[in-house]
Amino acid sequence: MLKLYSYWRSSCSFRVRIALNLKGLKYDYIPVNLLKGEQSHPEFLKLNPVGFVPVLVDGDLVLADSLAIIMYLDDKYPQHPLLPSDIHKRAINFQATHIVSSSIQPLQNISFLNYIGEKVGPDEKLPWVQSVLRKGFTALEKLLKDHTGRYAMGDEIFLADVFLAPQLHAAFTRFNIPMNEFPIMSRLHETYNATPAFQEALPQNQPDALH
Ligand SMILES: N[C@@H](CCC(=O)N[C@@H](CS)C(=O)NCC(=O)O)C(=O)O
Repeated sequence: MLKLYSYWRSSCSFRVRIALNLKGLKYDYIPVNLLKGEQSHPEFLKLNPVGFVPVLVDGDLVLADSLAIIMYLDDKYPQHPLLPSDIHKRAINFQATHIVSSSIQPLQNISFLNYIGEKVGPDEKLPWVQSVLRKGFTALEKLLKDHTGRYAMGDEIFLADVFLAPQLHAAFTRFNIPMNEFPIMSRLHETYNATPAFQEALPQNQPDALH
């Protein structure tokens, strides 16, 4: 049985949960409470020395980093491929994925926001996150406008969707970005909320969720 170390509100864990659901894979959910600092416990650091969730354990293989995990799952479980065969579409998928995973999420990570809160001031955290989200979403709207269908890259679900959905959820439900500012992002957010593999992966549907 696959084991996923996850935190309900972690957008990186949310990505992996979506991929596991799309592939129809069952897994053991092991909660790591980021607010209690469990990501820095020695036992967890043995799994991921960087001290971040998610971590996937598959037999002897311990994998950290959501993109590495999702690409591994895509290689091992070919059902519902996450990359299109068209190389241009693959490249745009990677570009959208990396806008989320490199140009947005690391700049709103808990440890980074705690640092801003301490060194700059607690009131500076939200405006900072909102500015990062607006910059990233402006780029994504431009990038995807000629590609979207029901989903980000047409009418099928691909890697870009797996990364976008958690970021949109965080932006619209936690960081108060008005949905009308980003029409494509808003439409995709609503579509994801109505798609079972994404719904089941939502933070509030996880065993460690605090309501
Ligand atoms: N590139 C990594 C980033 C992982 C990451 O930043 N995880 C966050 C949750 S989304 C975390 O564990 N944060 C804990 C902390 O900042 O201390 C991935 O995609 O898995």
